[in-house]
Amino acid sequence: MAAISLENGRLGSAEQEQYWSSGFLFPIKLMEADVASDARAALEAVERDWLDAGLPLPLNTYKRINAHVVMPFVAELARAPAILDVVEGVLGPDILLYSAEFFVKEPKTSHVVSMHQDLTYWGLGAIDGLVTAWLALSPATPESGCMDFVAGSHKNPILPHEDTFDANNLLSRGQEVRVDVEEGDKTRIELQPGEMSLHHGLIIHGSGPNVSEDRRIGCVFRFIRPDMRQEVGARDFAMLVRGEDRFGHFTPVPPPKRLFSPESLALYDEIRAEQAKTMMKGASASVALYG
Ligand SMILES: O=C(O)CCC(=O)C(=O)O
Repeated sequence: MAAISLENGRLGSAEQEQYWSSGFLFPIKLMEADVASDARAALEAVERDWLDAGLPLPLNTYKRINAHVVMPFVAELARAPAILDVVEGVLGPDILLYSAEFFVKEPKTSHVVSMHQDLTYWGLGAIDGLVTAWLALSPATPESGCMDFVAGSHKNPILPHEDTFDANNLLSRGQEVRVDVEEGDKTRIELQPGEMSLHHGLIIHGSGPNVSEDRRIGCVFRFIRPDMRQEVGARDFAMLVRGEDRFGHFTPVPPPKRLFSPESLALYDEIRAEQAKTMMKGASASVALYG
């Protein structure tokens, strides 16, 4: 699919209409492939240098959720003007980063993401003020397990989900929306390295296994408007990345100064403890948040 061409790197009214009517937008050419490959190299250097470095939690946990809290290059990427100029077209001028996550599927593995709505367990309600920017650091194709979106499904409320706790599922509870999705209703979100998709927090989406020879790496940013608030947990956290926060609903997260510094690891634990209470509320089994 030809990449969406942006004027001055920003969404025009046609792209905005497409986002609000489908619940997603792709492929947005964000950076040259060699810049994406630098970001991939930064992640792979962390994987090489920190896997057995005695971190308090498995390295995978820090990759899978809130990577921006402990990895400076992730917080920096989230603040890249090229990304925020696009996101501003959905959220407006004031933008918080709620989470940054790597969704990695190793070559020839069976990891999947079941069909779900992101906002189901985040305690933020069924809101329009959250958008996910999924940046491809390697090819995301049907073969490598790219995401599938159900167009228009973001117009639903939060639908009932079932927890599977399946070990092959990359989601916290292995949650699956209790709706039968026909193959023909899925749009395959193919992305080349350096391309990005946007999706609404209520869109029904998932992804299949990676049967390709390469890793499938998505660098995923969840951006929110500052007027959103945590409705289930006692408090929540976010990093101001553009504009102003006139609401103060989220405890501010500073960009980390160096990889896995003691202060950033302590903050990571605090966020994880709070968010786990919200995410695991009502779960039939007790599991650590991406432990
Ligand atoms: O990377 C994937 O396959 C799924 C990611 C996802 O569910 C999300 O970004 O909301």
